[in-house]
Amino acid sequence: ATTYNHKAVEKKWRGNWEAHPINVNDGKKPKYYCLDMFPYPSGSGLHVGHWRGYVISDVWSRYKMLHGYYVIHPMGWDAFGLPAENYAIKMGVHPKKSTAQNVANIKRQIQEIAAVYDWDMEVNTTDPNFYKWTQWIFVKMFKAGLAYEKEMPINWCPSCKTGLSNEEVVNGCCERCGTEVTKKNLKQWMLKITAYADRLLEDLDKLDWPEKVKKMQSDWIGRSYGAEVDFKVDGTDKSITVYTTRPDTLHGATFMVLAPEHAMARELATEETKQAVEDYIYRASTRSNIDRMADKEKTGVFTGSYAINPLNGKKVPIWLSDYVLADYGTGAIMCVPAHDDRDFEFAKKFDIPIIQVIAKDGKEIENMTEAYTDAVGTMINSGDWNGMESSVLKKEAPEMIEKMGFGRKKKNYKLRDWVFSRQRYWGEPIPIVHCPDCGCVPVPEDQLPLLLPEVEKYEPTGTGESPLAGIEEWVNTTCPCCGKPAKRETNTMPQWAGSSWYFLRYVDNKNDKELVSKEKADKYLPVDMYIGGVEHAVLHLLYSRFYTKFLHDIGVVDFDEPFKKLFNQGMIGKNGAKMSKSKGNVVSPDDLVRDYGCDSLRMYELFVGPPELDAEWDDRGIDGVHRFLSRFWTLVEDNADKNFNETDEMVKLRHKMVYDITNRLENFSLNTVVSGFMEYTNKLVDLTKKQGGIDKETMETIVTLLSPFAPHVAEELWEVLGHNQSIFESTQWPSFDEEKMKDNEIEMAVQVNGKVKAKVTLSVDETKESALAKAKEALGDKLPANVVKEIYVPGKIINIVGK
Ligand code: ANZ
Ligand code: ZN
Repeated sequence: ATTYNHKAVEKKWRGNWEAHPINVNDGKKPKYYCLDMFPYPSGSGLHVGHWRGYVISDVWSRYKMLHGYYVIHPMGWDAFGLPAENYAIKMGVHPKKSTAQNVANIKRQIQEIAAVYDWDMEVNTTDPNFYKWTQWIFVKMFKAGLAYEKEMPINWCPSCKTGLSNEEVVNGCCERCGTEVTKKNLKQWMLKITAYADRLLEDLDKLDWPEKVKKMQSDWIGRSYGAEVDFKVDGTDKSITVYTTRPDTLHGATFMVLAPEHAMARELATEETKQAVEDYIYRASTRSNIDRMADKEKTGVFTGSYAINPLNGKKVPIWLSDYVLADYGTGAIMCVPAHDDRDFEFAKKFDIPIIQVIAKDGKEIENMTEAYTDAVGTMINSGDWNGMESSVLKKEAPEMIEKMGFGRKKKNYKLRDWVFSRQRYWGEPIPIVHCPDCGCVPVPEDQLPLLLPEVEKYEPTGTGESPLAGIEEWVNTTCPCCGKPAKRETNTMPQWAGSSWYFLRYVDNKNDKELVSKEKADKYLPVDMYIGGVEHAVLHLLYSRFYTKFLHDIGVVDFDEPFKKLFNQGMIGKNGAKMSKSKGNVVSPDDLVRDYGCDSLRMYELFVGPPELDAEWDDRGIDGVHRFLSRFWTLVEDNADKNFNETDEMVKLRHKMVYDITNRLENFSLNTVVSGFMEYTNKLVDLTKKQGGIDKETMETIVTLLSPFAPHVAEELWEVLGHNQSIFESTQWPSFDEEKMKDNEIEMAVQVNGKVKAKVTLSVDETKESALAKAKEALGDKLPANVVKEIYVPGKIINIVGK
């Protein structure tokens, strides 16, 4: 017997897998598509945090292979984007070149994981054969009216010098570099994702995704039902429309607030308020959203004008305040301080009346100290509506208001159309030609891809134009429609463009006629399991769903949701911070693989904690996993050719182990799978010593259980057990029999007059006579001289009553 030598074993099996690939598509096996979120090939390579997700998906893929599936498990590169371009600016290396180098390095690192990736399927978003289709989708969207140009103030990152989508602004800062985002007026390409808002929301129900992610998406889409109500401006013939989700509270509206950016803000000012109003509007415009949101105290200014509450004719003052957002609803609200927190705070600060209109237990509160925000209770102070139930009125009021003629039912969304232009070089050129006569004309589909030209200077201009605008020969073209001189669009697409559909391309990556053939799409798509970090909850995962629905609608694919099941792994940190090059706390997998082997690192990645949670990395723990693998190795090696017969006790232990490992795996409790292996191996080693050996079926079973986790060790031991074909090609995931797991002996307490005096081991089908006889024997001299009663309830009680 040999001792475990990870270097020799891993080298041997890498070679064998290359010579005899496993997971081959024989056309008969059912497919299972297990997808990783593809990486951005950064210059700093992979760290152990990246490994975690890839190990999880590979374990799952191999587990599915052992259930008879042909597993589609591809890998590719999300390679357009800022870092490569910034590197080009700093070092003068063309992004194409640095990207290729980074891909080569990361690919080498990824291959160290020994995952069953099918490299024939590899895609790279910067490859013209790939981005041809990214552009093709854009052209199709343009033709469907879903891509349009619009001039508007957009989010602008002054450091990246580019526009950003709403999804890319996190707490007021650029998602990529953390710089505070400002606004800039620019002509933009927009994608009409809002046309899909209802479907994106409702179809969440179809998905087997973490509830947390579904909630983030539904909050982001933010559909609400309510009413628009028109308030006349007192003394004029103008009116202001507000959006409210609580029209039941209309009688309690004691003031109105407009966003400072509201179109009517200035004209509402009077001679006396003019200066204050101007100042407030100016102040709001110079403050970033972050600042505005961070305000602990509400600010505002009275315009000097009043509006008329259309329901009761009461005059209410009109204020401006930046807690009302310009681009949501109508940018104006009716304020009900008694029932809304923000309005309450505002009314308190500016001494505006508070009128309660919903009473929880029929009583009016004397001195309100906070708003009562539930729509539960009886209406009071509400004229005709008095006595109605608030929750009922909330639903009925929009229609009532519509009938009364001063408003209408209204549905609103938080979701905004997707700002799709980037004023940067390293991205897909937007395939549009601007013709003075024909307007925006898409590049004809048969002329795609529209290649990204070489440039000398990558620096963003900062003027709102991309570096492509400086290449005259490229910009000046002819109109595909009328042939007259025209200019190309010079903006590029955001990084999300390629990642919104890449998963469709893997299964047909060489097709130069179609994005994906119908036949392959039907056979291999959609994705059954998607594994990646939670940080993409509303960016990539929402965009991909939108793209898939669009491609469904134009007949490219038959399904309209891309990812049936989603698993989000937590992040790996070190010294209390997320692992990143800038924090200097990166642990590279390369040395660990060298010192402990791929199998040990794979299992240790899982052992560090529940896979859905963040975990702290500590190199020292990997040693324990390595020792476990050595122990496991020795157990099988030492017993492989003993031909030991199976025992009841070993059979029971085997079935329990299969049961536990399978359940934990199915629940994605992968850290407890690893600890389970350690515990069970100890038990197996002990029992083997006691018995003098271990039977072959048990050994085959445990080696199979281990194979998704430590594939090299498993393959080698499988061979030691006499097989000459890969374990993944020659066996199935073991099953368990609950009958065989049952203990047929139980230990029971023996009581004398209700007090425990001894213990006895009984078989589960022990007869009463024999059970009592064994109990009395176990009691010895503690058995009472005069037994008056004997009680035996199988599995529960043995009690001898006596004197
Ligand atoms: C009166 C009212 C009374 C309101 C009450 C709430 C409670 P959703 O759609 O669920 O987010 N609102 C409307 N437009 C706004 C804007 N542009 N900026 C800030 N707030 C705005 O919430 C809609 C509610 O948010 C609306 O209903 C409005 O306040 C406020 F007891 O109107 B409500
Ligand atoms: Zn033209």
